Amino acid sequence: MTSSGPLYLGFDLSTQQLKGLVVDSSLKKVHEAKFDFDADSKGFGVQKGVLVNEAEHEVFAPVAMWLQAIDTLLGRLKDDGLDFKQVKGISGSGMQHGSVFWNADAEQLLSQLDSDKTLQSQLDGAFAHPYSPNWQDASTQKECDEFDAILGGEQQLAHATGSKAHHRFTGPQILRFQRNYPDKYIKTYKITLVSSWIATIFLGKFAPFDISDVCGMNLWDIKAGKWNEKLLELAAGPSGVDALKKKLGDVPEDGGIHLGTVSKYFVRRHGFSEDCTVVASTGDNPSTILALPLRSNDAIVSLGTSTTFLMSTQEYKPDPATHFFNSPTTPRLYMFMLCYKNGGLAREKVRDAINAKAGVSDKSSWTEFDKHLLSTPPLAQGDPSKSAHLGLYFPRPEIIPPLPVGEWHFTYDLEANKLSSVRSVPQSPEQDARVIVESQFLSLRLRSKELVSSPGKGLPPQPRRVYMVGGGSRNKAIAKVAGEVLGGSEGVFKLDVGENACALGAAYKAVWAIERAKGETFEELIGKRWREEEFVEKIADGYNAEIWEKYGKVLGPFQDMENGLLQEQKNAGKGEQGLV
Ligand code: XUL
Repeated sequence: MTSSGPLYLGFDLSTQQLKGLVVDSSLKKVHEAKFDFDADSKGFGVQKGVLVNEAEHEVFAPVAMWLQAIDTLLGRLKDDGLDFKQVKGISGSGMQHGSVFWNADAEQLLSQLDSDKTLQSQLDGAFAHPYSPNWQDASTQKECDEFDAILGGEQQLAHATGSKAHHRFTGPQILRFQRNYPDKYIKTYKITLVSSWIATIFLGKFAPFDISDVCGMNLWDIKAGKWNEKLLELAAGPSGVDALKKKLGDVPEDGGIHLGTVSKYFVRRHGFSEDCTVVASTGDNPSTILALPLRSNDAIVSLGTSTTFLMSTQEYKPDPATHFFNSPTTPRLYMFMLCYKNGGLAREKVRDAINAKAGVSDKSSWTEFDKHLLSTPPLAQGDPSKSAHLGLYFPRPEIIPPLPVGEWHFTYDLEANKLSSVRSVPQSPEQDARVIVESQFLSLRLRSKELVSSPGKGLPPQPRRVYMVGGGSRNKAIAKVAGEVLGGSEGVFKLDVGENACALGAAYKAVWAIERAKGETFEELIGKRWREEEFVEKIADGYNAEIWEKYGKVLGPFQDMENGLLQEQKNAGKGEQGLV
């Protein structure tokens, strides 16, 4: 599709793919392309975009593979008809927490790129370490314990940085890197996050962290708006805080900051205009909330490799079980997030078992799963006098709650208020379809209930709208159950480009940063241009008083089930150490 006005390019560098998406000033998507790491990359041997060292619970990605991806993706956008001359702004979304360690040659290599050669062939020598730790990495339990302890406890760390210590967070990762590879750490001239890495490549010089993604490091004091010295001191080790501060750089407050014009390399090689501006890039979750003018009390459920639940809020109410980040665009706004490792993969496991039993030849078909999801009554409760069924399905160690790999089943007798452990649902795997989907949404409801308010007269506190994004947003049966459990007085909606929400959010951020009037917020500008009828589709009714109340009655038992299992782990002496 052609458009003669200015265009804005958003990248999304995620675990399994690099995507590029282009919009015009009216927010209409005009081009997109992707590079799939498993299918398209050459020479890295990755699976699902990453390499794994099981012995140390390490998960990491080769940085050179991302360079290869950029080289190819730009070609694909050109093949899709993109005229790079029209691109006025570039921004990016990067999987959160991942870090890249650059060496002292990097600055020169970046500034002298030869447009006849690929990025991969020229920047291979720019890194102090060839790999970027991935958000799925679980190698830093020892470092997390130190982070949680240093300010007095996980409550205090969450209060200062928005989150308790997490394996994947960049501060604990830097501490481990510094201890494991002291020579490489000394040789590290700059550390970028995945988001600022994208901006750095397009800028041809180091880009700073952005004000939202910096909150995924366990190093940034959100309320004070600066690095926490004690946490830096811990991460920095023997070479000291000042050296680490230099490696990290400054953090501009304005999420729409113009970092500079695109590097000459891209002008010469791909035909970008000399005045194309590179705008701060942010993390994939902050970027997702920019894919629409999210109002307060609206929730986004992102069903990708991980499941995340996102809300925008003016209240900073940090808690060790959740995450708070600065809004990527708007001062005094925060983003609330829940992040689960077991999302799509856990549902796929149940789907596969159902398909295998039914002899379905197309292994990736959701038809049978959806059929059982919708035909099984809520809580797999045959009739109201029978017990409700609750379960937890974790093919990977979970973050919320921190339990190891496992599957657990319980019944809850509502009259006797009795929770009992059982082996499985009565009809496995068919009823598992209902119980697993409910379980994932019950966990979200339980942990977001203090943040939602009544969306209208006489309605109990719940989201006004639930927006589904990510690969799983294609599934309308899952959306129906999401609405039944979470509510959503106006319904459950899917974004037109729901599977590319992060790239779309990045492109919208570029539109806002370049075209905003003085003082105009992201929400104001995007709100004015947003065309609801074109961009979203209502895919489920949402709130249904009777069913929603029914789920309300099992929230307490659901929490008791989790707490009981956590206690069992503790008694068995496993603690979090044994979880990874
Ligand atoms: C968030 C998190 C994941 C990644 C996925 O804390 O770790 O959602 O951002 O790319």
